[in-house]
Amino acid sequence: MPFELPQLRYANSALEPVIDAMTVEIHHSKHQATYTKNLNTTLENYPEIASKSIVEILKDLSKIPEEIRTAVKNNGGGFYNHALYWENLTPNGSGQPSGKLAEAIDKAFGGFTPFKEQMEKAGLTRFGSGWAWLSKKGDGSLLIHSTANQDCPLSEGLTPLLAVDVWEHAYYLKYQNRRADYLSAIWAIIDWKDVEGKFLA
Ligand code: MN3
Repeated sequence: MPFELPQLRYANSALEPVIDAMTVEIHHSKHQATYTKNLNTTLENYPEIASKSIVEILKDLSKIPEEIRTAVKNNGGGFYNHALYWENLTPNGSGQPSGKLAEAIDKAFGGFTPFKEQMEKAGLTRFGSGWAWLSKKGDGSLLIHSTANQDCPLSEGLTPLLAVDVWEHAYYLKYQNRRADYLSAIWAIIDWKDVEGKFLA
């Protein structure tokens, strides 16, 4: 199997009380695991694609044969977007961005508070299932946006830095229909060192 489900670097319960243990367990070991399995199954007869990295695959979906393109977009996106999401989270949230990332956020959004407001709005206004993102453009500047389903910023020529899953499966057990509460709570568990690392990479 070319693609393996990445292990979490914290316990399922470690993100409580922001995200409950049952949600983390199901989200990782069922939802993300299924995207991973289906990505491998989709690529079974396409060894030349399966040997590429997921970043390379998602960056240019036009190179994927049409008969499997949608399956690769959905399951490859599901595999990769969730990997970013878990990397972005930490039991010991570091509070605020610092260094070059903080400077770029100030420049693009006028400060950390307006940045958070715009991210929450992006997540809240994404109708149905999808993701809110902080991404880096080709010129190095920052962009807040959202995508539908498992669509990945890589496929739009962007580098995703911060991924916030707004599918109901990410928050429903604890927050039910209150997506806004999930979005405002998640700031307490963002790993800004990880986001900054992705920004500087
Ligand atoms: Mn999800």
